[in-house]
Amino acid sequence: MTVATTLSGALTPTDDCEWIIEEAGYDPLREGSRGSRFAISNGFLGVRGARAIHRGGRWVGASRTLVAGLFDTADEEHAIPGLIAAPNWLQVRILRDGVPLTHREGDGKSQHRILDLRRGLLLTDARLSNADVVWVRLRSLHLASLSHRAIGLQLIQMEFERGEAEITLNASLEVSDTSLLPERVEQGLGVWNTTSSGKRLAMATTLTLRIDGVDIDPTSSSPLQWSWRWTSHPGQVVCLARTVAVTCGVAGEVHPGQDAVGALDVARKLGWSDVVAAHETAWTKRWHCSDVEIEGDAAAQRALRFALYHLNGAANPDDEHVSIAARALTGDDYRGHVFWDTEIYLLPFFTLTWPLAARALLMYRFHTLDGARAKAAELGWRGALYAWESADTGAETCPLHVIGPDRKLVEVKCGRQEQHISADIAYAVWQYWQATGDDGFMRDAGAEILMETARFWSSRARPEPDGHCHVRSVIGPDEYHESIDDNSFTNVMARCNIRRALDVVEWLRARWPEQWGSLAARLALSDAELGQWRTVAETIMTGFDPKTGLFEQFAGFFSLDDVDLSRYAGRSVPIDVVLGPEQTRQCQIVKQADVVALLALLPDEFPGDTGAKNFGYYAPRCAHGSSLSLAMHGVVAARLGETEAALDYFRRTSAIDLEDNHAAIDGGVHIAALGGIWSMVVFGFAGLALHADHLTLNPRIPAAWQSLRFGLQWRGRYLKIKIEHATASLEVTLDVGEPMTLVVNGKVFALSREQPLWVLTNFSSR
Ligand code: IFM
Repeated sequence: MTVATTLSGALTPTDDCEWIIEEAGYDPLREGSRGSRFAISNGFLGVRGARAIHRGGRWVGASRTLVAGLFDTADEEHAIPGLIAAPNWLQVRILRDGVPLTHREGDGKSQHRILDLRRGLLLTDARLSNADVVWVRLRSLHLASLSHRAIGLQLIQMEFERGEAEITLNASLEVSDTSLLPERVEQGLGVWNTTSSGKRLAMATTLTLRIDGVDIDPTSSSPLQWSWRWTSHPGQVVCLARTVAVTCGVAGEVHPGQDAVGALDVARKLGWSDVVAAHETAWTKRWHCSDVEIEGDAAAQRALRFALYHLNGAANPDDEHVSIAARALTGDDYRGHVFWDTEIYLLPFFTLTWPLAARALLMYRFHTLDGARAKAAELGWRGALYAWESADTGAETCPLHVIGPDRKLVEVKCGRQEQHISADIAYAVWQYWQATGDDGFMRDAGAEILMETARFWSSRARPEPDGHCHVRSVIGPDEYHESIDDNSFTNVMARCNIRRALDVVEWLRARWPEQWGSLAARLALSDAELGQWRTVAETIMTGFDPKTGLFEQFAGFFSLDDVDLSRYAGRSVPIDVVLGPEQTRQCQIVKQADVVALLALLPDEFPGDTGAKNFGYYAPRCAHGSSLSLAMHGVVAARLGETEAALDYFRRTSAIDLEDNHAAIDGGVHIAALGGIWSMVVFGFAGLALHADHLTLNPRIPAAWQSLRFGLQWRGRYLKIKIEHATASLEVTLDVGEPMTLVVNGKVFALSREQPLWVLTNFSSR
């Protein structure tokens, strides 16, 4: 891949529509969703994709910047922390004789917003004018550097096409969030403190303006504002380059001002073209490790690249104290809180394409263990119950009430009852370890997460006279049904959590006896307690009926009213809005994959044809009231050989953020659904399954896909996989690492660097 070195080169998008998301025109009603879709992010800095110019004399680039971990609590009475907006570092205003330049009335089409997925940046291209006296073509570039995460870059090029006039360009850095209180403001540097969370944020910035190749000093400036004035003429080219360095930390522990100035210095020495070059090189590396190529279906290819773009931009392998929020750093929905979305929908992607990022995300859960211990203790249990919604400390941040669609106050019970989160985190810890062989992580951090979550479940599941342990009054993934008993997803995941913890006890005892000794002593883990864990795992109620082969989603689910959801096809609002929450509760209507999610995550729990039976039962009863749902169904449908149905789930998941038919995209992209897009391809169509000492593949790709290619990292190896329709073949090459075993459609093969694998396979779908 080539790297742009001239400004025109930098402003020119990749010439390949499969790497480009482009929209023209302006529609104020769609501006919110575009802000999310066109957001740029590097896992530390996220900037919403506002358009380059506003009519009516507002600022150019009135965008919103979010910084990972910059939480504050606005209101002490209902103290729910949320991410706050960092100062807007992109503000620019261009005026002729004091009147702003805007795009011409009716000329919306000349405005283009282009997300260059390959290069990881946002470009705009628009024509502005003022009373028809001055015409300008304005092109811009914004990036959040993937190579130097503290750095943001803005480039603006104006080519004057008509008119001689006095032009003023104002650039500034504007604080919009009242939570930020100034500590220090000096030329090109601001340091702020948050009102209540004890965070400090610094931004250092440098700007240059060049007219026809000559740098021009500002006509005036104050600490965070710069102004230039000049006379334009046709053919004149004016370039603004602004670099910002952002740092953030806990007051008293960091010197963000100093760090920001240091980071800015590095970027200044590089110059904007090398900042762009280093950023593009970092993106090239990410694409090398994570790209998925589909031949024969351009829409699917674009959807995948869009998903991979946002996934790669969401993580920061260098920060173990932040995780990825439900909307990543692309919007304010859920206030930047972290859910099970990260471990179940995102971790597989990171574990298999970017293990360092996966590790940092799991370390966030390690560092927030104390919050999880406190929550368990507060509710009367032992061990660690992770926050359903987590911010920076691990304390529960789920609101107790929200306003419902009918504007009435609705109680939110998820913070207390949606407890499967602890088992989900344990699942991700195990999966990461199994896929990477990172023993150091398991020994020093993962084991403690597994022990404390297993301890939670062993205190939470109570033995009852029927000989089973029961977990009463929970919410499963299907949030339409609250205060239910023995949710099969929760209980089977909990059992898996306990069993994997016991496996790790054996492993530690054998391999790291000293570390086991000190961990057991620190957590006061006795053999008697481990014995009790075993009993809980053996007796926990799962809801599985061997006679029917069905899991009952929770105790009493099968006695609820059975509703034919197809009667409500075409509805434009969620089913609980159509029926009302009370009636929905009385029905076998599932909000999102629940038993189906269990089938996707733990297929071995579904012997023989019970996977197909459960999918056949639950899929028609699912209302997909959450963006997380369709992808889980897609994974399972693809694995069951229902390839074209799986493709339909894939397309519907892709539409959530790419098409404006989903009500809630204004608040940020649905990063879990985007992770699900990758999972559908890798775990679904390619049929990948991870095992302790080998991988299995059972590929079946949709008829429209000529081929599918992707790469994987597994236990220090890098594998490339190609599935081709015309030859009905699977090709696997091992680029890096030791020989290994692959099982394809049940047959065992040896794979080494010298000996790639090429096998005929059967793609027949149902
Ligand atoms: O975690 C999800 C939950 O499963 C459904 N509601 C939205 C949350 C955040 O994405």
